[in-house]
Amino acid sequence: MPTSQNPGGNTPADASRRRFLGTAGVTTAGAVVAPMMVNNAPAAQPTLPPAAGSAITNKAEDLARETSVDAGQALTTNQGVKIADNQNTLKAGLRGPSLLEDQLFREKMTSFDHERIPERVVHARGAAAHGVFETYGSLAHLTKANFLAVGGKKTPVFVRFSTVAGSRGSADTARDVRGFAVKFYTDEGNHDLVGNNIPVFFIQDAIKFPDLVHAAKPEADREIPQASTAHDTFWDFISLMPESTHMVMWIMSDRAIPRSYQMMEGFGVHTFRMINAHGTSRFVKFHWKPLKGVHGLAWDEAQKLGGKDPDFHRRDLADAIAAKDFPQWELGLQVIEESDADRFGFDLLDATKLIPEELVPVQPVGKLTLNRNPDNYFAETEQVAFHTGNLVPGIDVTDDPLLQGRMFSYVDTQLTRLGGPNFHEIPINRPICPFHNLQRDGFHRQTIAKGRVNYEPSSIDVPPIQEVPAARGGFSSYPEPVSGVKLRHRSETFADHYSQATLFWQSQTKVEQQHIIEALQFELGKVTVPAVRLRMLSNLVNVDRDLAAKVAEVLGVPVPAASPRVGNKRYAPSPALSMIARGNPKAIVGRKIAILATDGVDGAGLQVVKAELTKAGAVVKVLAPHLGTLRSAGGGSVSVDELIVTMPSVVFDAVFIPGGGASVTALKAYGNAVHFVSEAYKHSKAIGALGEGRELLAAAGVLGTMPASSTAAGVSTASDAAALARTFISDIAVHRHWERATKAMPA
Ligand code: HDE
Repeated sequence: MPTSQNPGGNTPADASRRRFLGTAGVTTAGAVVAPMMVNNAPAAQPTLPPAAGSAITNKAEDLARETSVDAGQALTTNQGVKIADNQNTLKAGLRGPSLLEDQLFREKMTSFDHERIPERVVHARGAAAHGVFETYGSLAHLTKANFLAVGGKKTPVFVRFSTVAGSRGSADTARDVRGFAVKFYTDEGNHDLVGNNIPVFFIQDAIKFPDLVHAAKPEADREIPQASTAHDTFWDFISLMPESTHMVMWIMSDRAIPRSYQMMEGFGVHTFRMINAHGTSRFVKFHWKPLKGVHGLAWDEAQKLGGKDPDFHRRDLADAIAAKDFPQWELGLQVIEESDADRFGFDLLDATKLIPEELVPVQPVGKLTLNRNPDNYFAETEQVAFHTGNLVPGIDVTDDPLLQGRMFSYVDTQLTRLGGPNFHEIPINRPICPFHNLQRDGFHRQTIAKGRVNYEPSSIDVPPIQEVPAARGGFSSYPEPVSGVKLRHRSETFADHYSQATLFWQSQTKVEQQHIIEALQFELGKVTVPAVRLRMLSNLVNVDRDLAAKVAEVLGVPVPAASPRVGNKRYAPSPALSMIARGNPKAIVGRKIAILATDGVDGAGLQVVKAELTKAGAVVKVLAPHLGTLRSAGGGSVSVDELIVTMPSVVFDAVFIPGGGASVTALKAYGNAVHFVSEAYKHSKAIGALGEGRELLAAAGVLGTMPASSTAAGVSTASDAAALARTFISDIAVHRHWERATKAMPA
């Protein structure tokens, strides 16, 4: 890709148009004065962005203009007429038929009948939050985008996380890639970074996207299975599309069953451009690095959560924000000079490839903090509309054929989903800077555009609505030289489909490799067409023979010959690709810990451990067979937070069993408590027990295999309990003790 300078978008045509318009509307200071037509501002506003470093414009205040609180208000119709009876329709006689004239009933029922809009064709299931993005320092050397170019600048954001394949009511914990879409409400207009939690994609060209999605969604005849790739049509398509193999390795890893939205990385996936004020363009890859580390669930746990708490991820996000434990990510950039674009041995325009962080380090440039839950799911999370084409000057797209197709698809699908061309006026979607243009009318238009001029150029309005030259903040596409014949073809530089799949495989720790093997055994075990299984195995042989052999063994077939391949690039393993080897913070802030107890519990020991865990930032719940309070062994009482039956082990990160003979004897006879412990063990979670609490571990069959450090015998003095709590906390910080042998556990 050649290097070239952005001339600033001033073409001869621009100059002649400005001559035609004269200087009306341009002040001596160079600011453009807005015409009287106003969209979202009450009076004439300058159309140029505010000066760099200006105060944050608050999206929350913008939304507050549309926010209504109904509690305590008089009940009225949509016309504002007060309603005297909201219980009965208007009838002819006490027991007679309802009357068509009942305008109150008809208005209410009509509104209800039309409450649903089409769900997103993909990414239907999601959860979102408001927040702020703050730059660490100026990135003016890379981009003229004001929200990045100014050090310390704060920009309001709205972030939506999602699964891809499931419908709107599906479970959060399905094995799937997660969407990670960020809308920056910048001074210069909305900028969207519509990314995923996996840095590569299944396909290289957008024309295959409908096929990919059809294959992944429930099968067309019976519409099953919901939110699962473990079925024939998905693996049939995937096995025929070897370019998907790298992404397949990621979705078979624990990246596809995240512990929390807060514990996922995010990626822009494609190579983008940044252009600075001198017109110099560089390639960039966007990364979001979660400050809480990157963690996954156990696959058995993810499946059980699908039934026990299908809202697990959205609840986790909303609860954390409500508790002011704000989720945070660092934005990181990999920056590549255009002159370096060809040095990687793969094509930067190929979205099935990543640039290992060890080759191009990720530079942290700012911090994203999610600090406010939406007030209304539909108005905000459902109606938000992201688009890869929402770009501010200083950031641009590349010729990646997947990204090029996305530039068409987003607005197109939103025209149907949001019912017409005016969805930019929906409060969550409108920018916080003024916006003015001559687009008019259409379904659901809100703006009352004054005046008779709705075209440009015109000499009637003085001053007229004006283009803004690139030099003063107008968007101008990066003037990349383009040439070639028109053709439908895939570049040879996209042909190596396996080398990076192998890179990913070789970068995983042993337990992570084992999880990938088990995921493939599960998914292909659900495939009923033998030829599809075999074809997939042939592709896997190209990734790693041992991997293919272990999957083939469970599928009961010999390892087939490798499928044909092009290219075989050797990479050094990249620890950054491993959720474990990348290194994670050892804090337990926000981790959810269950304390199992009942009457007769050692209340003193319980309180000491609970206090230590709470001090470390964990969310601690006392679970018992009944609500209310527990009688403590030494007198006094302990409050119960939840029932053991309503809060299964899968919604917790760790479990603690305090002592107290009567409590532990009762819990040993309570199957739900015994199951709770063995299931937590099976899912490799930290387990702590004090005094007699160890007997419950024995009853669950896990005591002998526990590390001695996280259980303590003997008298539960306060210092015993505190020492145990500290060991327990470091066990929890490991997140999961994957090295445990859990195959024999029946739970
Ligand atoms: Fe999307 N994608 N996508 N996608 N995508 C949509 O837009 C599409 C792709 C991503 O929370 C749709 O409004 C095509 C990659 C996210 O609202 C649709 C292609 C990445 C979201 C669409 C891709 C994404 C979407 C469905 C291949 C990661 C959810 C509803 C060329 C970089 C945004 C909608 C939200 C949603 C099209 C591939 C991320 C149909 C054609 C690669 C996070 O327009």
